Amino acid sequence: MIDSKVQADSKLPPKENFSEWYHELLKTAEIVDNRYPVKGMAVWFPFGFAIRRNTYAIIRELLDVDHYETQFPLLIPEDEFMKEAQHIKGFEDEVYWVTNGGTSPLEVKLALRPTSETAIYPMFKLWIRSHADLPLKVYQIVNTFRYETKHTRPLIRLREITSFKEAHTAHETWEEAAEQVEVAVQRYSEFYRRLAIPFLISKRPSWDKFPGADYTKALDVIMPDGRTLQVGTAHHLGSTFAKTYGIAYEDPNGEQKLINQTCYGISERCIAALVSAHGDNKGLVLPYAVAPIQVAIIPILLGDKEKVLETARGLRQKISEAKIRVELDTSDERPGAKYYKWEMKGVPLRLEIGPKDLQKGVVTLARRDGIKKQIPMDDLLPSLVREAEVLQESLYNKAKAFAASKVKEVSTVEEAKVQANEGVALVPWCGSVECGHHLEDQVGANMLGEPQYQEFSQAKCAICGKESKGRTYMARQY
Ligand code: A5A
Ligand code: ZN
Repeated sequence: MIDSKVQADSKLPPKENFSEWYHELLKTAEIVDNRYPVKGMAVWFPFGFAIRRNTYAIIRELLDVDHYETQFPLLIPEDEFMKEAQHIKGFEDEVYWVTNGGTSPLEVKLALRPTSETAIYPMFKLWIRSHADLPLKVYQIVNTFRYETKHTRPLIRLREITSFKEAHTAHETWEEAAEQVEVAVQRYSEFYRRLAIPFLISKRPSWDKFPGADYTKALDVIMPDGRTLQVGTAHHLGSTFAKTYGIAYEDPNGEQKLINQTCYGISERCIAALVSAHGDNKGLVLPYAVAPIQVAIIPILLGDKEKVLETARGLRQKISEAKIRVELDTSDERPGAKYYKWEMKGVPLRLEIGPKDLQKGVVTLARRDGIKKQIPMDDLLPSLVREAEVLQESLYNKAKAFAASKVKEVSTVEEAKVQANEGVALVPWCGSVECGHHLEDQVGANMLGEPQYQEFSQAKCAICGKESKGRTYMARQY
């Protein structure tokens, strides 16, 4: 059941005050309830959960083509967790430990997975024998736990990540694994396109790659306040974990070889990006594909009320039979209050039907982006499909225009400083680690890394002055 009650006492601050707007919207639109008494852990409202389910259905659809969904245990024995040195270094400060079973101390402590490499790879060792077992591609959607010390934020920086989608793949060669990283980036790109959310793709600098990885590619979304949010990462793991866990296969010549691996992940940050990219001063704005309610019908109960209601019920029936998620609002509220309520919930298409519409054989359709029009009753279903597509385009174009306005090419540290306060600076960078660290220090922003799949002209590194085609994105990161 979707609870459509909007808390009467709430007032949404303007989106310009992004942080206040975001927190209030999550509550008022009933996405997550942040009042759970453990920091960094929130409760999904049924309405928010429905958005999550629809959104993750897209990820599943994109991965199920050639991955198997699976599920591994939450708890990881200390000895397995502690095997991979680089990985431990990256995560040990963030791990929650289970030390007791009831009143007795455990012989082997158990880690709550912060991510599942160390749970999955000992099993990969058992599963993978020969080249015929490769490639192996699995994923799971689970909760993970990270004792984050930075400021926690609902959906963005959690201590319990409830919707951690992690994929893990095994391949014969390093090159095949590198290709898989590209596939992962493409699938994630398609995922965000379907949500009408623009993103940047970059290769993280070496000091910011995943612990244990050869390299990391990431997708970042520019939030309304100009800060970026990392909303997906794909890691080339090489044979680092294969060595540690002894994961080998027999090649066609009978030789034992280490596998090459990748992993890639997405969390409920995708919902944070969705809410933030499209929402406005009236509330949520949801793409049609993920909206728990795609169409809301508001009967205008004037004149022959019975006739209006009967027609509205007929419309609901017809729309629902077309497998569209529809709600007929017959509550006692005034039409204005109902509009407000369904706008807050981000319903993409609203249909209003009153006595005048009946006479003319039309319904009034209001799109969540503000466009209103009359459509003939007998053209209703095709019109809904068409308007949903137009709305999708309009959301995407608006979001792209915003994102484009937030990225600027600069040439000096001074310019980068100014731009990183507004959004993302594209800065000339020779690629050296030393210049990278200087850039971060002097600009006072994070380096997202080299933009991928783009060519640039020669320019002078903003630190050392050396000419190269290298660039890096720099921004204040969430
Ligand atoms: N095993 C790999 C996939 C992994 O753990 N990668 S990761 O550490 O980069 O996490 C994957 C994604 O989860 C990140 O790109 C980020 O979008 C999200 N994420 C990481 N920490 C998070 C947190 N504390 N709260 C919410 N999302 C988080
Ligand atoms: Zn340099």
